[in-house]
Amino acid sequence: MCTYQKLRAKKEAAMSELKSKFLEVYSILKSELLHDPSFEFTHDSRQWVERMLDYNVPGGKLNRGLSVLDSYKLLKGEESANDELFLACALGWCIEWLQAYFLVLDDIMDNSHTRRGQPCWFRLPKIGLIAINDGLILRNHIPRILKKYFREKPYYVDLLDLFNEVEFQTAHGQMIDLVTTLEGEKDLSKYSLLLHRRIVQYKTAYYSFYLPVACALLMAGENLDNHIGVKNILIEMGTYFQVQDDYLDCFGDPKVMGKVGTDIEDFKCSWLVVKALECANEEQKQLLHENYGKADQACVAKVKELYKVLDLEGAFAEYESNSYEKLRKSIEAHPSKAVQAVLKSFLEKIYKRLK
Ligand code: DMA
Ligand code: MG
Ligand code: MG
Ligand code: MG
Repeated sequence: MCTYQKLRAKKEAAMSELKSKFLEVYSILKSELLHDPSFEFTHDSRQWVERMLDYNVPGGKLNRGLSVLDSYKLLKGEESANDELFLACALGWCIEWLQAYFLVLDDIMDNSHTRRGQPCWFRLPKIGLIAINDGLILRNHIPRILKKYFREKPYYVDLLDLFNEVEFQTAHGQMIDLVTTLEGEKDLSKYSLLLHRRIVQYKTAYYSFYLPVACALLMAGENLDNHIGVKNILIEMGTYFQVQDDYLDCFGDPKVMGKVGTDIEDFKCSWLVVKALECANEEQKQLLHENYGKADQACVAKVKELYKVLDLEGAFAEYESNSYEKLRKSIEAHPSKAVQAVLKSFLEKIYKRLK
């Protein structure tokens, strides 16, 4: 093994140790929620919630949740106490719970089939639209975890406010993502990079990028008003992340990603269609107008063919390296080395991701 491979192997071993610690905390939180005294659980109702949690909460990449732990360690240096690390994990799980809640509902609204390598929750026999209430339960678990572990902390109010704020932004991002696809009002000429940016900032960047780091900053005793620069960098990173999601929806390998794309069928304001509109000639634009947003697989195939002809793969590769360079520069301009480390670690996790 060369030095680079050794370093990488070491990093991966540390990562999987972190992940198993993190998963242990999941079991603890789950068991507490299943014995919440505010509800008289019966055997069956407890079993329903347990199955629903195991199916929807822990099966993803866990990037968002682990980032709280990772960021907190980088901000505090290595001497953080075990109880504090446990709390960072609990906060990380609150973000994973939030994500599970959004995804359960997103898959219904996007009419998706698979998620994390299995059928979407609402697709399972006997689940259907009960999934909506399950989403609400997931959402309601978050303040219960926060109350149990953070009630006495000086930053408790800020934490509640942060989660509320970010949920508000995400729900509005989802709203603008969804109303652009209204039946009978489908209009490609409304799609632009500006609209795309607005959608992805709200629906993805706040909860996926800003929230984990903001949680770690609050735990480290920081005032979030003093970190607007960090927030802006994280929003940029989140935008880049959602452009990757849009790209992978069409060009990724469903086996690796664990989900099959539906953006073309759903008439989504995806980065790909915006780019396509930008470089298409009149005839190609006509083809898009006729085939985009139709469930018919022949129409989807025509759109994908056009994306190939327009070399959107090349356009994405260029976007990806430009974003990466820009982000690196803004990170390096940040005055604090610890904050730089937090941001760099996040960026390296997503650069050139395939899932
Ligand atoms: C996801 O957007 C945003 C939220 C808040 C879940 P998306 O529909 O593009 O996500 P996915 O491709 O994972 O369904
Ligand atoms: Mg979706
Ligand atoms: Mg969606
Ligand atoms: Mg997507």
